[in-house]
Amino acid sequence: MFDKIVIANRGEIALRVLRACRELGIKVVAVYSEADRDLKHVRLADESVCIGPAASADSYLNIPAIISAAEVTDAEAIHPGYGFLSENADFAEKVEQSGFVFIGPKAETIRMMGDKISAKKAMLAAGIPCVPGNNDPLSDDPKTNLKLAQEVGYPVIIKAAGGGGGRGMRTVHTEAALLNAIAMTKAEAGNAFGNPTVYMEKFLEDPRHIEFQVMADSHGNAIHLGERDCSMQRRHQKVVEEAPAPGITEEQRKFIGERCAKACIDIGYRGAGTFEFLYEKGEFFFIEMNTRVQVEHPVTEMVTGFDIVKEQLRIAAGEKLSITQDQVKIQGHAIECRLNAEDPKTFMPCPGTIEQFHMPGGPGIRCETHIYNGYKVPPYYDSMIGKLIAHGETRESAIARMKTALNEIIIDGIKTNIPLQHDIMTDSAFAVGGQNIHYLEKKLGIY
Ligand code: MV4
Repeated sequence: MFDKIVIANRGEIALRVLRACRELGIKVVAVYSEADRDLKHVRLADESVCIGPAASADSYLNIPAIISAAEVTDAEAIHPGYGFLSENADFAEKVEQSGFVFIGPKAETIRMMGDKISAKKAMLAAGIPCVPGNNDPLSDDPKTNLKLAQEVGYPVIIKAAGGGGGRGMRTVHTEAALLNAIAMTKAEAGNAFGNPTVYMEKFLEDPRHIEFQVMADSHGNAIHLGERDCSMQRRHQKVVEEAPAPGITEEQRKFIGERCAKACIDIGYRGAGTFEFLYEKGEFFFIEMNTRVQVEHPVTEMVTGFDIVKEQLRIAAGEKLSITQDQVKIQGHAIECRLNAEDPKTFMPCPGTIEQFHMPGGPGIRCETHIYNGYKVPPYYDSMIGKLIAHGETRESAIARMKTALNEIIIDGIKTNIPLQHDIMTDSAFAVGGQNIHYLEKKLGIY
């Protein structure tokens, strides 16, 4: 196992990784920006290094500064968390070229999955069901594209190969709108991602977003840890996640999950990963793969009793997977509410000082947050300040526990989305489960 690692992130995930390191006897180097000296994990770390000014571009995205921090502290590996440099193939490559272990997949794997066309090709080859489409860069020939859309069938969606997570896509409902939509998406993709390549898919109107968690070691072993339903979202920001996904059968879980695990072996995947699917009318369609630990990983941990972050560290240190597929059992139900420092009505970020914080508790409650009394939420980063996770034997009991915890938690001094989360937990359709990706926005009256 490693003696010492650098955590190249901030907030709750940096604290989560620090706790995993403590359990494994790994020393921690915290790197932080000038705005983040008072972060909880910085105070708890064995060593800490300031890597630059508040702006992410100058600190958490500053590759030379982070690698220098690993060098001066004589660390062995770097955990990227989520966001920031976690899916930056150039960063992973430079980390390894500098003689450190990148706690994640190989740079070439990150690069392959970063290109949504090559990701889809790899998954098709591995036997993963994908959204129907052309699966190749669109040509510049109008006639070819019109014919293609005709074959796929309207509505279609034009997506940037360099996009993902909802960036760089455009829906097309009629033949008349196709060519202009392709031109616009190409131009935007060129500007935003430095890659104008676009591809075409059948547009699914009312899907759910269901994703499978996988873990693979560097010895050719891979498992899946079941799925999460992340359909409760607003403007591509997830708000509530849960595991397992309501209504998904053990047979479906096994069928898709085993294909995901096999795909990991086929592509030489390493570490934690997520296969994102759209789920409509009983069918799964792969859209993207995430090559990092995700915000919502705790719901999977709660229903499997398996520590995903500790396993990331073991795998990066060269160990074999600590469990086999038949040891994975889904027990009960878990729900995660993201806690954001934002106005619950306008969704505007609301940074400021936490005047009072009381952590909820009780059976099945887990609170992942770095905030404390007197902590100042800085304005420079994502507004998520923590996550509340409730586990129960049934979905109903998980919801009941979440409601109790949301009533109990106190975050004073800043506005938070706790009222919105309470609204969702008491929503009659949410009680049934299985809403599609448009449900929350419709409920909030965005349309
Ligand atoms: C789609 C789609 C419908 N049909 N692809 C948005 C995020 C990115 N990961 C893919 N996205 C979508 N791709 C086809 N062929 C609808 C979305 C989509 C979406 C997907 C997951 C979660 C929320 C979403 C919100 C709007 C659109």
